[in-house]
Amino acid sequence: MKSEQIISNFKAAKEVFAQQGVDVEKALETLAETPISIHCWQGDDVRGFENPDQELSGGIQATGDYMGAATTPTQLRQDMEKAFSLIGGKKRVNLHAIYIDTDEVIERDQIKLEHFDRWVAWAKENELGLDFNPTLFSHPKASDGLTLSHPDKAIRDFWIEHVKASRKISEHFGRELGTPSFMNIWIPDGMKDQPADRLSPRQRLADSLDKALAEKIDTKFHRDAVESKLFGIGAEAYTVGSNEFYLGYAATRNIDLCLDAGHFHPTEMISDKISTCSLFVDNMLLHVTRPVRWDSDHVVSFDDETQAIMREIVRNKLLDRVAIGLDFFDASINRIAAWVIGTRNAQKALMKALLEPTEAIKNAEEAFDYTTRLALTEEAHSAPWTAVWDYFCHINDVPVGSAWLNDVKTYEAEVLAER
Ligand code: RNT
Ligand code: ZN
Repeated sequence: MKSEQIISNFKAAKEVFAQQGVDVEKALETLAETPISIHCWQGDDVRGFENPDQELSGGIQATGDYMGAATTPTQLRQDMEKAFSLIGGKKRVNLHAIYIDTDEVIERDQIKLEHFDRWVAWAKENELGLDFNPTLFSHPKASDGLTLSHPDKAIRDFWIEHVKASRKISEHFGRELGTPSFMNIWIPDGMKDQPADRLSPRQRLADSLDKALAEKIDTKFHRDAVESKLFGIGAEAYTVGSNEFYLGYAATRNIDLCLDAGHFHPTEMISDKISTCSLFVDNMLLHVTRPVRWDSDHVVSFDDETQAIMREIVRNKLLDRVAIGLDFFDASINRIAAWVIGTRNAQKALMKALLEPTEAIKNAEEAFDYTTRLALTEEAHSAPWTAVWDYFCHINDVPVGSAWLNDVKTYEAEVLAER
C-alpha cells in the first residue's frame, strides 16, 4: 500500500473513533510502549545449545521438519533480528537456560552470568529487554518425569541449585538492561497413570520452591513467576504443578503467576482468569499460544481468545501488571514467519482492544442495557481498526500488510537454505 493511502485511511479511521470517544493517538502510543516478550525457542524447536544430542522431553513436542532451524546462538540471534525488523513496538526476548552461549559444556547447576554475556551484549545493542527460564526438562535428571518434586533428595537438590543459579542470571539481566527480567518456572513433573499419592509430590514441590526462592532479590531487577499445567504427553493423569497449586503458591509467597493459554481444559479460557488473579497476585505473566485440540503450541492466531485476553487486560487497566509473553513452537513452517505472524497477531489484538469504546460498553452494562452492550461489542469488530494498525506499522518502519512475507522468503533463500 502507498504511504498516502495508509495516511488517508488512518485519518478517516481516526475520525470514526473520535466520534466514539476513542483516542487513537493514545492507543498508538500504548501499543508502541507495551513490550511483547518473544520466546527464543520458536527459532530452533526448543532444542537449545547445551547439548546437540539431547532430545526435547518433558511432555512437550515440536512437530515438523521445516528447513533452516538455528543451530547456534549466532544463527538464532540473526534470525530473531530478521523477525524483529518486521515487528513494530517494544520487544523483549525470553531465553531458557538451555540457550547458554559457551564453548564448553556446563552442567545446569553450574550456569553463571558469564555464560550469557553474549546475549546481554546483543540485547543492549538491539535495545531489547531479556526474560529468563530455568530449564527443568530435556535432561537425564528429568528422565523419571519428576524434578523438584522427585522423591530422591539428590535430584531435587540438583534442580534447586539450577533454579538458584537461574535467578542470579535473571537478576543480572535486569541490572544490565535496566528492566526487570521475569523468570518463569515451569516443570514437567507428573505421571502417566493414576498416582497412589497425589499429595507428597506437591508437598515436595512447595518445599523445593521455597528453598530455591529463599534468597530475596530486588523486583526492580528480577521477578519470580510460576506456570501451571493440566497435562503433558506421558503425564496425562497427574500434574504436580496444577493450577490450584500455583495460584495458591504465588498468592501465599507473593510472587507472580504465569497463565499459559494452552494449559487448561479446552473450554476453559485464561481471559476469564486474569481479573480473578489480579485480586490475589501481584503481577501476571502470560504465555499467549494457540492450543488446537490439546496443548499443541500452534502459532498465535488473531482468534477470539487472543482478542479476549487483550480486552481483559485493557478493560481492567492491567497493562502495568500483566506481562505479555508468547509461547509456541511450530517446526512445520518458516520459523521467522512464525514469530512475525504470532507477534503481530498479539499486537493486532491489543490494538483492537485499545480502540474499543470501552466506556460506552461498560455504561450500557451498568444500566442493565445488555442490548446496547452486545450491539456495541459486535460493531467494534468491524470498526476501521485495521487502518490504525497499518498506520502503526507504517510509522514504526515495518512492512504494512503481508509485505513482510517477501523479506522472509528472501531470507529463507539467501540464509536459511544455506544452513
Ligand atoms: C510447557 C510450558 C512452558 C514451555 C517453555 C519452553 O508446557 O508451556 O512454558 O513451553 O518453557
Ligand atoms: Zn508456557
